[in-house]
Amino acid sequence: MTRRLSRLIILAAAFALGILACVGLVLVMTGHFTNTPALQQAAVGGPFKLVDQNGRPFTDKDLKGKPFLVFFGFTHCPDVCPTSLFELSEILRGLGPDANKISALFISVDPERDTPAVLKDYLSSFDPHLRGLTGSPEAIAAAAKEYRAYYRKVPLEDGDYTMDHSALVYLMDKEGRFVAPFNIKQPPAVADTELRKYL
Ligand SMILES: [Cu+2]
Repeated sequence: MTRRLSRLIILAAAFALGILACVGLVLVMTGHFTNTPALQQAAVGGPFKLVDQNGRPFTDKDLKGKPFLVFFGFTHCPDVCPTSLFELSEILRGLGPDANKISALFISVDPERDTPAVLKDYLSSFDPHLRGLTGSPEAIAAAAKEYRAYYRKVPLEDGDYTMDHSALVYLMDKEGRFVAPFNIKQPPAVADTELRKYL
């Protein structure tokens, strides 16, 4: 084999390897290898057994056939929760009668203090379509785990405590599959147009 020929073969091999690397990268980026949409959807959301603000049992099965929004928080929250619930209320109000075709859940991460009665009183300041859910600490932990929601009790100096928690709003479709995090900071009219796509 001449020197020139072996150099050509090496060049060709390098070229082929480059193409393979590019194809591989594209496949990974488009989700053909990992992170397939099916996997992502399966990763967020799932069964739960909780109690609503009227003290009635409420499970994931009660959501079938309607798209829904899920938000984890607690009634003693100083800012994130009331702000988010206010924004969600504006979005629900903007939906008009269509608000009955979707569910919006506020799941407490502070079941110790958030009894159904406390939730009911708290939610009276917001859109009536919002449903507050609570339960035993174990039931709440299980629901949060299904939604990959994070929360943690943080002791305060005065002996009281607050909760640290993730503040993502999850948009779920009629089948209870995760669609995407839902942006409640966008203008209500824009959010409503987005939500109506899933009715
Ligand atoms: Cu909060």
